[in-house]
Amino acid sequence: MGAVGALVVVEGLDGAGKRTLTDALSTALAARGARVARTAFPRYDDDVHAELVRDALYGRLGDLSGSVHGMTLLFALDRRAAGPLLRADLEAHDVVLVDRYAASAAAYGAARLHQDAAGEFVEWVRELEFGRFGIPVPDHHLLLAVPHAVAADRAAHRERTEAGRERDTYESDGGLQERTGAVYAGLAAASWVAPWTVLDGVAGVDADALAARLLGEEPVSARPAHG
Ligand code: NYM
Repeated sequence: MGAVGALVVVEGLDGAGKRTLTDALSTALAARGARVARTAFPRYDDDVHAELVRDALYGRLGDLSGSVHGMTLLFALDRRAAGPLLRADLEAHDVVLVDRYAASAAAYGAARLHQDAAGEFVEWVRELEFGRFGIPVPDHHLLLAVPHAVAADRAAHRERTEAGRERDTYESDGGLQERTGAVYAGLAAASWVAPWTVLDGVAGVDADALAARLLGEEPVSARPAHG
């Protein structure tokens, strides 16, 4: 690891198991002596969303909920606001694990648009977030890939078992989840913004082996993980 830590992003459908993976990976990295910080987007503990929703209500963001670009901007502004915190975390840690990042905006947004517009949209997200907003660029993406039906089952189970948890409008739209999975696969294949490793979220992930590779004991991108 150099002076600044590695920004490692965990992506996947709602119900793919990102939080479980992030927990296990964080423990495995720490067991190997790495200083690990973690965060997740969107940040529900920040008042930025409430503020933006107010803007939308007063017409300052237009017809927000119906606008893919408007919704994407809202998520992107949350990440822009978190930029200084992320940079500070990167200075003080070896690895910063992030549960969802700009790739979520690219995947979920593109999935809501016509297929012909998807390529242009993901480039718009890249330019907005990493160009204009200048948020830290990830070193690596981990895509926790599961069939959308499996993810939907898990998300539904979580909804039943976690008090107070409700599905967001994305989660309850099966077609959208399926299209989002396809966009994610395309982003990974194109190495969008940074290298991607596709992990098998059904077979399970060997968090310790993954931690070793992330810490540079083996190049992460050289060998995609399978279980
Ligand atoms: N989501 C999340 C986006 O559409 N764009 C983004 O930039 C981010 C960070 O929000 N269905 C969507 C994906 C999810 C929803 O995420 C909330 P979570 O992981 O349930 O908190």
